[in-house]
Amino acid sequence: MSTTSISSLREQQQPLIRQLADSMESLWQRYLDLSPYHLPTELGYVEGRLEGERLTIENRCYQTPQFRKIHLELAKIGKNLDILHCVMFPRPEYALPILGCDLVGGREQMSAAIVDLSPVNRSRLLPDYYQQTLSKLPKLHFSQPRALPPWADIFSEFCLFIRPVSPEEEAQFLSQVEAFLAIHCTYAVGASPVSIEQQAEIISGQSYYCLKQQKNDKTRRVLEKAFGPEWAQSYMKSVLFDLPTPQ
Ligand code: BLA
Repeated sequence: MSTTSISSLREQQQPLIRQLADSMESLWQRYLDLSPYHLPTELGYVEGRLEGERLTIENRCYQTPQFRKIHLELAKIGKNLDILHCVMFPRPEYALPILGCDLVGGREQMSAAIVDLSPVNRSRLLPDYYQQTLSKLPKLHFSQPRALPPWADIFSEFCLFIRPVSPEEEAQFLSQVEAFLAIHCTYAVGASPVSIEQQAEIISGQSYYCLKQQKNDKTRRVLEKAFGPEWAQSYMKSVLFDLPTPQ
């Protein structure tokens, strides 16, 4: 499948966000067998108003044999706030972590950059392969690490949450996300389906992840101000973090 068409919103995004979106899509194309995942058409491209500024959201979604939904969302609020949101939800037949990434910032300065491979099994530990390969990645230094909010007990010990303060730190963040993605895709394409019992455990782990992410008030507030509380609740529950269902 071709994903080469360049979206109009992407061209206007902050450079790190644009680079990361391009890089993620090219890694997915290189490693995975992508097919389209259809969101309701009215949610592909959405516009609202936030305090007099225009909020634009553009969604791209894919699925693969191993992933139920790979969601890349770009959002822009006025001229000054750009957002990249990405989650790769594995199908419950595969014992795979959830890759999540969020970048929030303006033209001048990014304020939040987070990436994680989050475990969803009962022990809340990543599979050995991830544990081993992630521990071997070069240790990076960022001058402004950020503290996670209370709802964020879903993330792994490898979670990177920072405010990047220079082009060097932005480049390091980008390369860390690329490394996480390459490790994840390499493992995922070789993974075997698990038993029905294990699937039940995975569904409950993924559901816990989604319920916690739905508690992110910073995301909710942005959506509520532009589109109203009902729309925001429904968008968080059905597009950003919808719960998995048994196959
Ligand atoms: C933070 N997310 C934020 C912030 C905003 C958004 C405005 C505050 C920035 C800051 O604290 O500097 C907004 N994020 C959005 C919006 C969307 C979005 C509107 O994705 C989508 C339309 N969030 C995720 C995912 C992760 C995530 C997948 O969507 C992690 C894997 C994390 N975002 C995350 C965290 C914070 C954040 C941990 C900081 C929250 C806090 O400090 O309270």
